[in-house]
Amino acid sequence: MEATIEKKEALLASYKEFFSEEPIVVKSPGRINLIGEHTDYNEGFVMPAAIDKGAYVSIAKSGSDQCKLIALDIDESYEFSIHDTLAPVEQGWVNYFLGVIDQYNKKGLKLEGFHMVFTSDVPLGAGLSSSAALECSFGYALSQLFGHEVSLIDVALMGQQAEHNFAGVKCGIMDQYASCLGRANHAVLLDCRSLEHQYIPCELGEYQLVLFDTAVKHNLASSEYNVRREQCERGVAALQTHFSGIHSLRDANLEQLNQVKDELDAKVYDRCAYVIEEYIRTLKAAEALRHGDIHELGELMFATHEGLSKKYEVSCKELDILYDIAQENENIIGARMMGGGFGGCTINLIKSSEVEKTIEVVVEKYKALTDVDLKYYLVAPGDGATKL
Ligand code: GAF
Repeated sequence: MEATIEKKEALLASYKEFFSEEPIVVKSPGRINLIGEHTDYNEGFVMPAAIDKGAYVSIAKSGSDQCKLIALDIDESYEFSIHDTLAPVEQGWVNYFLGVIDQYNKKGLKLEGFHMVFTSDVPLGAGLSSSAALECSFGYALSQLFGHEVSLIDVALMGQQAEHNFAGVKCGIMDQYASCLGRANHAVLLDCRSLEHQYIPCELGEYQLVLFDTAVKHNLASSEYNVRREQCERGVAALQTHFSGIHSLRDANLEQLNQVKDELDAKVYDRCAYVIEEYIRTLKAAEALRHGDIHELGELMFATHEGLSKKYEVSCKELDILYDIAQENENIIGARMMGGGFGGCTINLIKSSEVEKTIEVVVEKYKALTDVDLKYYLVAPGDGATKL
C-alpha cells in the first residue's frame, strides 16, 4: 500500500507539471494465473489473481473537446478530439486507450475532453497483462470522472473489446477480469461462461509464488494466439455435428472428442484435448487450494505446462528450460509457463524457507544454458481496480 501511495503522489506531481486541473487517480493491476490457461475463450474456468504492480492513471476534464494522453514512462504523448472517429493508430500504447473510448461511444456513454497522464510498473512483455492493466485503469477512471454507472465487469468487458478491436488480439476475459476484480490474498476462480467468480484464499502454507521472467517475447504471440482460438472453434464445429448441447469446448468431454478424432486435423485434436483436460485440472486445482493441498496444486501446474508445451504448442525453448530446471529442483513443487505463451514468465511454487537459495540455483542454471540473466519477481495476490 505504501508503494501505491508513493506512486500516486509522484503521478500527481507529474500531472501538475503538464496541466492545471486537479485529477483523480485510479490504479488497476497486472495479473498472475495459477492455472486455467487458454480456457477463458473456451468458456471454461480460470484461476488468476491480481498482483501489486499496476497501471496508474491520473485524469481530469480538459474543459474542451480536446484530449491529451501522456505516457510518462516513455515520454510520449497523443492528442485528439473526443469527437474524432476512432481507428487504431501506429503508436501501439495509444490503441489501448482509444479502444476503451470506442467502447464508451458504442455504449452511448457520453465523454468530454480530458487530460490524462499515466505510468505503470507492470513489467512489459512478461505475460503479466500490462495491457489489461492500462485498459482497466483507464476504463474505470473514465467511469469515475464522467459519473457513469459502469460495473467493474463491464469495465473488464470493454477492455477485452479494446484488445480485440484496437490491438488485434482476440483475447479471452481473464486478464481484464482479474485486473478489475482481483482481491488481496485471494485467487479468483472465474467461470468464463457466466462471468461469476468465487474468491479462494490463496493460502500456500510453506510455499510462495515466484515468477521467472525469460524476458523473451516472440512475434508469434498474437498471431498464434488467434490461430489457437480458430483451432478450438474448428473442434467445436466438428463436435456439434455429432452431439447436441455443445456451444464451446467446455461442454465436451474427451470421450466425445475421441469419437470425432478422425474428422479432425491432428493439431486441432491436440488443441481441443488440451483445453478439455485443462478445464478439469482447473477445477481440481481450485479444490486443492481450498483444502490447502499445495502439493496437488503444484502437480497440476506441472501437468498444465506439459499440455501447453506438447499439445497446445504455445511454449518456447526458454520456458521449457525453466520448466525442466524447476522439475529437477526439490524445493519447487509446481511450475509452468503462464499466460498466452511464446515468452514471458513461468509461475513457480517454491518452499519459502529455501526461496533465496532456490532462486540463485535457477538463475545460475538458466545462465549456464542460455547465457541470459534471468529476472524474477516474488508475487502475492493484490486488489483489483481502485480509485486512490
Ligand atoms: C492471454 C489472454 F489475454 C487471456 O485472455 C488468456 O487467454 C491467456 O492469454 C491464456 O490463458 O493472457
